[in-house]
Amino acid sequence: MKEKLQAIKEEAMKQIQESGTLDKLNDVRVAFLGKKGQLTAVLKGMKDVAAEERPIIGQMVNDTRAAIEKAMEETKKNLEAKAREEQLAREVIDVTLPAKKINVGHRHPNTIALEEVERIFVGMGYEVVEGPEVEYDLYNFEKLNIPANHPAKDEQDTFYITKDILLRTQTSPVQARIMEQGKLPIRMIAPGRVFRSDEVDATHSPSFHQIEGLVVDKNITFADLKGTLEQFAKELFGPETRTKFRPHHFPFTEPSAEVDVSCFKCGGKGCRFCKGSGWIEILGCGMVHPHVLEMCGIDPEVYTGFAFGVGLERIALLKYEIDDMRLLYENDIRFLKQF
Ligand code: 2NM
Repeated sequence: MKEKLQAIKEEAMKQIQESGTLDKLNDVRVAFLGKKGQLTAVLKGMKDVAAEERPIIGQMVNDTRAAIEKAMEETKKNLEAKAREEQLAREVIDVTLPAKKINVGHRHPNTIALEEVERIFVGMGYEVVEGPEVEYDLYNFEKLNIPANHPAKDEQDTFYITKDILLRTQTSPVQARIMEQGKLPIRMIAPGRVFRSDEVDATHSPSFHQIEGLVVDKNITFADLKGTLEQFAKELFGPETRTKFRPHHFPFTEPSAEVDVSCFKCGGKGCRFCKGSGWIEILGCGMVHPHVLEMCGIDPEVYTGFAFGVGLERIALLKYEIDDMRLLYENDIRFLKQF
């Protein structure tokens, strides 16, 4: 019996030493000290031991158990310390690594240009007004003196929702709505998205942005129109900028004009930027047609007005010397960040 206990102890010690992990150590505990373990089996065999030997053998079993338990406890401590060290090594944080860059957003060049134009006109006492992108034919065309059968109303040029409802082709319907409200005088700009059935190329897109302006009051003349747009051009392109008004035709204004500004690259001498002419076309304008005032409920015998329209993308492309409109719609952050 003594030899057997000695053998169990030696085997247990060997297995404890070789266990290597907490799981395996637990297996060893079960194999020796568990309910069906080897030492427990010896204890169960005590009934076959002669009565006078029992206390001695019993003491020996207890000593063996204590020795195995002590070895287990020590090994367990060592294994736990080792596991903890390994975990710490795995989870180490290198505080010297460079931090992740925080990407701050950037205003779109269209937005920068819009805010600039808004700043100029708000400074002259204009209100900024927005309106619906889906419009009635009545406001987009009819009230602006563009009657049925006008070429601008061609299905080739306009996105129709129904016969009477369409994606607005200009922002002037916003102004027709304001005129109709009858609160005079009016000094407003209407910026926003417009839609025309154009193929995409370097200078066209089926969806772009316009800023249209409108002033209606007593005694408004073409001189007011010229002075206002000259001031606008100087603030937008620099104080040296000159303007040129060329006669033109728009259905909603009479007389009408297109406005060129002296090239802000060469000062008007002629360069690649202005294609040698010294001038760059930037907007259309005119005195609001009396018939438009009338259709919007304003008496043209009492009130006169001027209006103008600029393409926002055109301003952004010019101001930031971008040569392809498509770049404005791709939202490539490397492009957008430059402005
Ligand atoms: C332009 C050119 C000329 C214009 C006219 C009106 C309204 F509503 F008063 F009739 N708003 N905008 C206008 C005039 C727009 O864009 C090139």
